[in-house]
Amino acid sequence: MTTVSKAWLGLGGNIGDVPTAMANALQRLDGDAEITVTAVSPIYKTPPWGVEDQPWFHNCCAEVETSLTPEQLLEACQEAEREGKRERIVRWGPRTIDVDILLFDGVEQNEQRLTLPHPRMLERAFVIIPLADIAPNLHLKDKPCQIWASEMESSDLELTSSNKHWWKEA
Ligand code: GSY
Repeated sequence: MTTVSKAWLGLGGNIGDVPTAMANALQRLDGDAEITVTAVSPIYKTPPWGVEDQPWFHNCCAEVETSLTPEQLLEACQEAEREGKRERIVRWGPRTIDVDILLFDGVEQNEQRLTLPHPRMLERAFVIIPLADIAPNLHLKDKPCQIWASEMESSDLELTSSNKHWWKEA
């Protein structure tokens, strides 16, 4: 019997046409026979975290169902990044597109290639706010995602559109 897992992804970038790059990445993942994209948040424009002297980012989150292992899903995400011609010269600096695995069911692991849950996700409004749009009741540590979101400073995040299907239309 095939095991189907749920995973949540964080997507973002700040070079070029990021909404189109994110849509292409999601379409590519959804086109994989072993991945179904089941929900996608709206896109937010977000101030840069880390290196602050760089353009604002576009960010969104997606929920997928997959029969892949976490490492295989990581490989598929990296392939989708490569397809989006990902360029990242400076750590925490500008990039065309990142596709990160935030959570993979209840898996907890600390491997060089992939740490789950994503180690810095709870500190980042650009992850938690869009994640709460698609998974408000998802438990993160001791409380649901929507509570994390409500406790987070998010006044500088700008919702670009509420169209749920933007990623299929781009
Ligand atoms: O993987 C995170 C890339 N990144 C981002 C991002 O996606 N959004 C914002 N707002 N700042 C960021 N800094 C880095 S690094």
